Amino acid sequence: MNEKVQQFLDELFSTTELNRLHEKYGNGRIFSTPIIGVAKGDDPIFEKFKEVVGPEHFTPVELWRACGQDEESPSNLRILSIVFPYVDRIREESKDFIEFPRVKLPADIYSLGRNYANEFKKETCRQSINFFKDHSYNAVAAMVSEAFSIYTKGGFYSNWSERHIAYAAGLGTFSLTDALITEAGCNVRFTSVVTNAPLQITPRKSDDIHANCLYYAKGTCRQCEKNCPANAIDINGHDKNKCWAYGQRIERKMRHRIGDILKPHFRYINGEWKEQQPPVGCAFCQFDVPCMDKNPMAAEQKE
Ligand code: B12
Ligand code: SF4
Ligand code: SF4
Repeated sequence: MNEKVQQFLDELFSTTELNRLHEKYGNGRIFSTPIIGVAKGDDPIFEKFKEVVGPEHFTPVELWRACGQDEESPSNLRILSIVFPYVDRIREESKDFIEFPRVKLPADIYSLGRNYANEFKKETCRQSINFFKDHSYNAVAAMVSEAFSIYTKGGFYSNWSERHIAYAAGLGTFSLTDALITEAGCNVRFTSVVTNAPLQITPRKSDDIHANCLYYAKGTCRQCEKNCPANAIDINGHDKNKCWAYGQRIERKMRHRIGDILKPHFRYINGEWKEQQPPVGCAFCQFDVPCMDKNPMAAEQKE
């Protein structure tokens, strides 16, 4: 069934208008070919996430129940994680940045792509749920559920961390910036769907949570640290407060540049739906770095 899911997603990514930039920017694709991975519902790693993310982090069966599904054995559940790699054009143009007084702005097409991605990821979840239902199974997705919440008190975290899910599904490992480095690099986004369809598991290649990052693997690189305009990265890792604050500054400036074509955004935060300023984000730590579009440790891991 994994091949059928891959075909269905390939088709969705190539046909939907939601995966396209605004016509002012050429109407090209935002994300290239999706990559999928599958974790098993009773994998003990999901209990570990309650320690390393937060006690609120759902196990798959807890998310299943919170979304109103009938009781199901954890071992029958599968977690499909989907990687959305940005297209080469966005990655290339984003290596150059726009210098404003006191703030460095990402390329317009990155900001647009990042903003439009939210609606596309949600649609991918809805369509994937329908795909499984059409095949007589059930499915749920945190990203389109009111059970999902982000917590901003006591740090930044959520009760369904998409990159921890992708890590569980063998799709990559964490890095000096916290970002997950996949075989298509770290300049990607993620979503996931929990289903009782009998998908085949894709095992993790390493138990080292940092295996794909050059700094952790070999003590080299740190290009992400040099690129970060907020000094949010150093050898101790990633400062989420500094990163968030810089992202807010970029959003204010970008709204003046391209606000007329950004899409609105709603999020369920601390238990309530809130309309948010259209997110555009910052990602200089992901452009012009060896892990932008590949796993830079891939060759050595094969030896
Ligand atoms: C809150 C949030 C933020 C916060 C905090 C980020 C963070 N590090 O958690 C802020 C505002 C700073 C932020 C910024 C950005 N974000 Co953000 N954000 C989220 C959100 C909504 C929740 C993240 C979450 O729950 N984190 C939980 C905490 C605990 O994660 P953590 O600290 O990274 O986890 C560490 C520990 O667990 C540790 N660890 C210690 N022991 C162990 C043991 C084991 C076994 C494991 C597995 C791990 C582990 O390793 C991890 C890495 O250091 C997700 C969406 C989602 N639902 O997942 C997107 C998400 C993480 N963001 C994303 C992106 C792209 C960005 C930005 C580039 C902005 C942008 N342009 O969109 C920046 C980049 C920041 C960065 N360098 O990571 C992507 C990730 C892409 C990637 N390649 O990883 C996500 C997944 C959105 C998506 N759906 O694609 N974000
Ligand atoms: S730029 Fe280098 S040090 Fe930074 S996350 Fe990527 S591989 Fe690791
Ligand atoms: S997203 Fe921007 S501010 Fe945050 S760590 Fe990356 S480069 Fe720094």
